[in-house]
Amino acid sequence: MTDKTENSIDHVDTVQSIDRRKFLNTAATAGVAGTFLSMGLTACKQGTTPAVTGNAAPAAAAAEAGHSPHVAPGELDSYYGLWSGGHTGDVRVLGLPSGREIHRIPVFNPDALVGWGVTNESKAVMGTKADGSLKYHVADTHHVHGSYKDGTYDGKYAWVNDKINCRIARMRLDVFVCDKITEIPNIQGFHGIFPDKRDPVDEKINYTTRVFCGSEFSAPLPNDGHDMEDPTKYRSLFTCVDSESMEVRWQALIDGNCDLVATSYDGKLAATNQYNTEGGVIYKDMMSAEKDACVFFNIARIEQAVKDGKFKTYGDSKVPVVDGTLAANKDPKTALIARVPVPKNPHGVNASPDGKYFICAGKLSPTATVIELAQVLKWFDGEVADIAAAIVAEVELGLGPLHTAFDGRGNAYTTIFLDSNVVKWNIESAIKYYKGDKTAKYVVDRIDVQYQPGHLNASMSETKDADGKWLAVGCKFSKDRYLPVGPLHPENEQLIDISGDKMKLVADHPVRPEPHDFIIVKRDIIKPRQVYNMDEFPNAVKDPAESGVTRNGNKVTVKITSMAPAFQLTDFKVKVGDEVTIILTNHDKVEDLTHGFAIEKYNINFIVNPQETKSVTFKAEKAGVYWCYCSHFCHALHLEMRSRMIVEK
Ligand code: RUQ
Ligand code: CUA
Ligand code: CA
Repeated sequence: MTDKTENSIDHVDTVQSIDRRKFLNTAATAGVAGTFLSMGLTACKQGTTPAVTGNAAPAAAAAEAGHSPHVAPGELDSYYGLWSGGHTGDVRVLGLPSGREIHRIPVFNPDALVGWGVTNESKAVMGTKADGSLKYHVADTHHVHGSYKDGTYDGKYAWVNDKINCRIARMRLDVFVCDKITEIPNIQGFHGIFPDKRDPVDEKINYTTRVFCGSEFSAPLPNDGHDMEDPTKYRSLFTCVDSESMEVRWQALIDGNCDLVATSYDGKLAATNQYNTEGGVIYKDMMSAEKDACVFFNIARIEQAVKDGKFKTYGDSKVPVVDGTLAANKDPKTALIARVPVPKNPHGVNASPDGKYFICAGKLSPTATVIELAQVLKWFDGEVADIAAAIVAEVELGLGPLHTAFDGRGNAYTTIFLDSNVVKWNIESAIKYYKGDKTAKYVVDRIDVQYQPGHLNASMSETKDADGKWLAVGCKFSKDRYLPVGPLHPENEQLIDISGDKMKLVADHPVRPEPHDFIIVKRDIIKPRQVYNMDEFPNAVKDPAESGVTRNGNKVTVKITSMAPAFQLTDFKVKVGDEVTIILTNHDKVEDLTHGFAIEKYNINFIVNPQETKSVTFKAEKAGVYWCYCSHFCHALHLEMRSRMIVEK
């Protein structure tokens, strides 16, 4: 195994020259794993991905055969897409099926349009150092998920993770604004998130109250300088965050790592796939075992343990940490966790919309494992001796299976990274096949995508209302699909019509790297407001007559209002050395009447939407006249909409 991966470049040439499907059927797991790694290294360079066959026809031609993604000018899309922005640390809002980008929600990184990271209000959400500067400037968002009620989206919140600085952010979907960010203690490499869908104990709580978080990287616990040279002492934690307060409720110490997360429809179980049960610190060690796992968490038992005081805390963190290690959880009847064996380095874990199964894809094994949740619960009740009994299918899908989506008609759609395709397969047929009925054909259809898909998601796929209309696929490489723009290529998002028996590729969209994951939500679920209520802002300047300058030592507060096409305070005076706070309330009530406020040479720009209030604080360092102008087009006299900051010596 080890030798093969070291010779990866030669190896990939050999592999690409043979029929991939045959290879799939005959390859030893070791061969599959080796191929995956070499593809990772060479996919871009080689430009010879063997996927350009069959359905790789131009999108226009393919569109004729499927539903059209074309939404005419003036017409509205039927779905909202919430896309993670990747390195840009934001969340993109798309209309689907058109793929039109409607909005970006700034989250972890500063944003020059809305003044995210500039205004005091956004800085308070993002987190600052003692001197008031932002604590972090970079982020890596992967996974966006929405809040639930009765097993479907309720349109209230969405959450997104930041892998770099271990933060989870919440966005309000009434105004599409991030309102809370929590940094999770004791972890690194925070990757998967998933909201729960109901409470495991209280029947009345049929909506989201927790968000579960998986961290990929193990580290010393606490990470304070001890055990640094001994990776066997590194630990991983699974985290539960309260969906309202956004405080960390508890963590569970586990063996191996976490990755992506899924939750059951009955609220009783959450799970994470584990690709590093080995506890390796280099990739060879992380892929040395034939089996890794999917770890299930018994939420009610964990929370009871916390209530009973059966927890520890680590370092400066006050968060209760329960013991979810294998050694401490041998008796199923009291166990907090159950570990289901899954082939080599699984990547995704996804809950089927009928509430019955979690599907874990192998990545380095060509298989997907179907785990029956009823059996996992029986194991916790001591009714099933071997947890492996929960595995009701383990079927081959292709080389490098990653993530799975659903159509609500019993079919699953899994991205096959190496083969560059999406496979549609029937879950019940897979179960029959695995039970021994070799006539059961579980693969229903397969479609090539361009190229190397990671995440995919279907419309309403992660809810009990999965409607099987559209499937979006996030392809990691666009290669030749777009005009070249220098060395950095966009990624390629493709839209597939899944309403019929056959999948039909209908559109391509270039996308700035790299979105990873997304959800597709029926448009009537989300009910946005276009105008704020002034009372929502405690510092609002409610009456233009209140505008003016007040001084307290060298701290100066400047209250300003806006109403097109003028600011109320057409000039204001401060002194060099003052700490100036400008509070601006927009008195316009008309939808879409947004103003901007930019101060020349002071590095300040932000917008105020109708009835919104924002503030900025800065030091007046330079004497002189500095124009403040409206930076957002609002009126025929937009250019004339200005004020002057006069900084006296
Ligand atoms: S993970 S594909 Cu966050 Cu699959 Cu990126
Ligand atoms: Cu106000 Cu432009
Ligand atoms: Ca592994």
